[in-house]
Amino acid sequence: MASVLILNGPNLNLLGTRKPEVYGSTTLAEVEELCRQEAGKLGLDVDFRQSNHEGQLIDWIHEAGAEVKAGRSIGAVFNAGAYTHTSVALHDAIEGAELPVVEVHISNVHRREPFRHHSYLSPVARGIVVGFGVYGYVLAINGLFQAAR
Ligand code: CA2
Repeated sequence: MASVLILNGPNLNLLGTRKPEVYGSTTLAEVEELCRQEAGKLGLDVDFRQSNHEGQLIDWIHEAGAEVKAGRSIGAVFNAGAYTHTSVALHDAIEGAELPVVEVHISNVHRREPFRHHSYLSPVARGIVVGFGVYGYVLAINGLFQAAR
């Protein structure tokens, strides 16, 4: 069974505990369950991860690229949190690993502060889902699955 990596960046472990007006009340554990249900319908296994550390995310992206090359994974759904707006290193990792990535943001970053309007990841993403709450993960899994067929 092929798998999909669901990768979450800094502070997303706080999801559902604070700022519900921006990010909703669903916890990250509940997002994981949502992803497992959706991926299951598509016959995919889920590898669900979160880290607050840029280097850890980079290492996982490299590993995921190798998994895709070996035919064991279809790619990654990636909410890089605030690193989206700062990280050339994550841009380079996705590009270097040739990892198919769908970039996800729970909030509509374009309706928020100007510093959230630029993404270093969008130019190397296969697609982008923004502003649909945690349902964006479901949309992204489906988009990545269709793109991989
Ligand atoms: O909308 C998104 O998904 C973001 O990627 C979330 C990031 C933010 O920096 C991006 O601009 C947009 C923040 C994730 C932190 O989530 C929290 C959840 C609850 C309480 C505090 C932070």
